[in-house]
Order: sequence, then structure tokens, then C-alpha cells
Amino acid sequence: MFLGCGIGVSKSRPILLSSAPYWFAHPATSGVDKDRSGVISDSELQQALSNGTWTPFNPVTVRSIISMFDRENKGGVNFNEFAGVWKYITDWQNIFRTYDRDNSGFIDRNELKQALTGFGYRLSDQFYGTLIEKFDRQRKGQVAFDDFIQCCIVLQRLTDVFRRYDTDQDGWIQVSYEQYLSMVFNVV
Ligand SMILES: [Ca+2]
Ligand SMILES: [Ca+2]
Repeated sequence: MFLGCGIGVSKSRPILLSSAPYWFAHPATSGVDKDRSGVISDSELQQALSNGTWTPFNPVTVRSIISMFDRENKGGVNFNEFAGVWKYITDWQNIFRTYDRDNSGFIDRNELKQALTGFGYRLSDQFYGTLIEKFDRQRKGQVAFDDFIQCCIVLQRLTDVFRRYDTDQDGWIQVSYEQYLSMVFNVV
């Protein structure tokens, strides 16, 4: 999925263009750290990633991923943290390929259902329609690699917050207005 290394890229699928050990050793020399600051910024990571189409990688997803690994809140990741970013994205790539059963480069509604069911979610068919509608940035009725990651991140965060309140785990919670606002602020 990394671009910019002079190797061809598939039009329809995210392709890993560089071997991991090289990146672990020297993201700078491979061109990700464009300004050679020692920190990979959002825009540098975004430029290094491909969602398998010719559109830019979802900036919201890039921000989510950077913030997960940016321990000092410096607005980017250092080379050590980048190793974690690399593994995280590679893991997602493997998951994406596993569930993109028809190799279309997109996750359709059925594939999304398979994936999320595999992760342990129990959601109605109607809600899968809602998810596709929310995360399908390219308006294709299915989600690309970056939007699939985003969908899973948001769903996971919302579920974690819900679970904190659902102490008896019956799938129902009763919250006050301010509790509700706090729940949402935890995610947005
Ligand atoms: Ca940089
Ligand atoms: Ca597919």
C-alpha cells in the first residue's frame, strides 16, 4: 500500500510496495519523511499510503492512526513509533484482503457483514446499510481500504464507550444528557 518507491501499483487493490525491514530501518531514506524532520506527519503518511484507488487516503483515518501511536502528542510519529504504524496498517491490509472475497478492492455490504461478524459484532442487515452509507466516501455502495479501517475504528470506539455504561451487558443503557455528550466527546 505504500507508494512512491518506484514500483508499480495495482489500480484495484492496496499493494504493499516495500519490504517491511527496510521501512523499519529507515523510513527517511525511503521517502516517507519528506522533510527529513525525523517525524512522520499526517500529510507525509497520507502521501505514503494508497487506498487502492486514485483518491487520497482518508485524512481522518490518517489522523486516527497517527494519534494512536504518537505518544508525546507531537502531531506525528517518530521512526520507532512508525514501526507500530506500519504493523497496524499491514495487519489491516491482511484483514481487508481476507474479507474482500471477490478481490474487488472494495468491501461490499456482505463482505462487511462477514468481517464485523468475524470481529464479534452482532448487527442487523439494516444497520450494515447505515454503515455503508456513512463510510462510503467514494459513493460506490461499498467501502475502500481506508474507509473500512475508519469504519472499524469508529465502531470499536463507540462500542467501548457503550460497554462502559452497559455494566450488566444486556445491550441497553440509560444515560443522562450530559453522560450522552461525554460518550460522544470520547469518540469525536
Ligand atoms: Ca516529517
Ligand atoms: Ca469486494
